[in-house]
Amino acid sequence: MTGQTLAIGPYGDQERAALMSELGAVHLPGPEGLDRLAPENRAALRAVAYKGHAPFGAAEMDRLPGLGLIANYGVGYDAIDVHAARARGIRVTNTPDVLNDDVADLAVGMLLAQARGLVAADRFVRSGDWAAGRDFPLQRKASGARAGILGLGRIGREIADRLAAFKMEIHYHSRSEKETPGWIFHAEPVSLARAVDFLVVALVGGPETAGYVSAEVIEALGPDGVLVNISRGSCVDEAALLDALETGRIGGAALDVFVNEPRIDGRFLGLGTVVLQPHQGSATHATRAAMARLQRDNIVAFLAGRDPLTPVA
Ligand code: 8YV
Repeated sequence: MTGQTLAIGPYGDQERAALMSELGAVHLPGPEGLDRLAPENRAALRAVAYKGHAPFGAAEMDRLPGLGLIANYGVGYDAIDVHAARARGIRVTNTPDVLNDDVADLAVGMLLAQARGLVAADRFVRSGDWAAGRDFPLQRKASGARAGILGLGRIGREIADRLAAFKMEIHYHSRSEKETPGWIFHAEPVSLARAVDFLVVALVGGPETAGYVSAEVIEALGPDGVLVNISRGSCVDEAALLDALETGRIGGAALDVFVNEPRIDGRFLGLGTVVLQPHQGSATHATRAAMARLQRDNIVAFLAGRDPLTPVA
């Protein structure tokens, strides 16, 4: 198998070691390094183990004439041009399901952190304000609120199940109405936003959801509404969100993902109503190990002539 797999992206030491020992993979930090490989080594490559958000499209694929599989590390594969891959007969896999719990946990944690002012409260204690006898301002109740889930896929459902345990009324919007335990379907995202206190974005990324949380959706959420995003920054009209946050036309936000990660728009940093996270939805030891395992298993299956385990639709 040696020399048939190219690992591209910011892998940790353990992940890189496993890719090398199990698959004999060659590693590049990013796709821009492809030209540094000798043409005969490039021609021998049959699988790419991809990690990260740098685009991997037709130009990159055409540098690897023997490529048959791109195994993505992550459930979201919007960095990979799947149309270009299909046109070249290259299969694409991702790592679904193994990260659902962690991403849903973080979404709920961020929602609670925004509602109860956890980040500011921590600062309040550390600064000595509490010890000095000052009162931390009253915060907002989360249990029993109305929650909207935008995108009721596997992760969206996990979030909805958790929020239902907080006695929340669950509303959702997705491509089609789903079988749910009494949750309320909205055919339009604006109608969903208008109906809820917290709007949680759990959409897939990519061109078809770009700007889905539009200025209109943000206005509909309104001055008491809070936006939570654990999917992709591209799903939100970020300029409209920043304007609405700065002028109080939306109540607040809790964001794990941004348009220009990791160099996010500096305007976010000055906003007290926003909880900011460094795209860490799936970032636990256990889940990252499971994602890496599934990525390698997809490559092992493909190189052995079997069907990959988790091909993308
Ligand atoms: C990934 C993610 O771990 O799975 C996804 O789609 O967003 C993350 O959890 C990250 O994209 C890896 O680069």
